[in-house]
Amino acid sequence: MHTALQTNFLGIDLASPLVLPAGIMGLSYSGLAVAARKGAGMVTTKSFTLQPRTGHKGPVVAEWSGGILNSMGLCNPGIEEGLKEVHAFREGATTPVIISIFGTSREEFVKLARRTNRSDGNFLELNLSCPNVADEFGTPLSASQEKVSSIIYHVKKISRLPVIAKLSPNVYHIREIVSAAEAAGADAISLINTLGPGMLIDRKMGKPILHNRFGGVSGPCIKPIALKLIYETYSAVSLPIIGMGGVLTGEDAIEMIMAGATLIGIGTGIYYRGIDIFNLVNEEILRLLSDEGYDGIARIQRLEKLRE
Ligand code: RRO
Repeated sequence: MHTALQTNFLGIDLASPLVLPAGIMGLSYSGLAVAARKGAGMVTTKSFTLQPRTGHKGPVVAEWSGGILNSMGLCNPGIEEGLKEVHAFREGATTPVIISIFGTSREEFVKLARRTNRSDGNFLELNLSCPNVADEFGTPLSASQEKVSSIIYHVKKISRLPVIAKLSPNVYHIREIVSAAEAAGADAISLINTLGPGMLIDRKMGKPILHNRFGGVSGPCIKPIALKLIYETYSAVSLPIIGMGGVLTGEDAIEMIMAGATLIGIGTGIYYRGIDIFNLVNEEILRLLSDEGYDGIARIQRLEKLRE
């Protein structure tokens, strides 16, 4: 990988600022491996729960002109099996890994975090923002400053891994939430999780397309919301940000960095451009850097934050 793409995240050197976000291909060792081979600088697992979950009944994914709707329903093999996949991945790759976990309470998050202390992960992501399991568990935890603060504080007390808080776009008070996360000891912020949930209708069948009726919205249509929330987060806290939401191209990635992101997640973009999107966007970033006369991505991260 080109040296101009090298970046540092919480003390760890990455070959590229592009990250495979939670949930996309991180269910298995092979999904993580292919993303790393195809140019992701870091990879994230699916969010693991204490017990395995089969997820929702299909269809769980639907496409529309603005993006994608998903209602996977937190399908995952459970923390024990999940960490075995991470171990298998790390045997064959040096690419750093974020282990994502999902709990329904502070106690569950702490239990999961303790388990990841004995793992091959580099970072721990707390998924506080899944939009698809509100029927089971209620409103996502990241809607509440108090819950965000309490979970992060208690996880940080016991976690060996640096902690990243994955947050929802479905709030009017992102500045207060990220400030609470920072005060509680979070090491980084990751946003945005999918928007909504939303709904699509099959006119011919006269029913919702997703079996679960509702699903999180992702893809190009959410990019402006992501940029705004990353920008607000950047101006509220001094934590590094993994920014994501609708990134398909090198231009999109540079915009995320200018809004305040240190790293950029590409998830739904894989649906549009295939897994080669990581290498393609890396190449596009290099071309844009060279056109603008920058010698590396770090120059934009440090100097080109958006002006008022
Ligand atoms: O599995 C899912 O339905 C899911 C999760 Br955990 C999440 O965090 N975000 C999302 O869009 N889908």
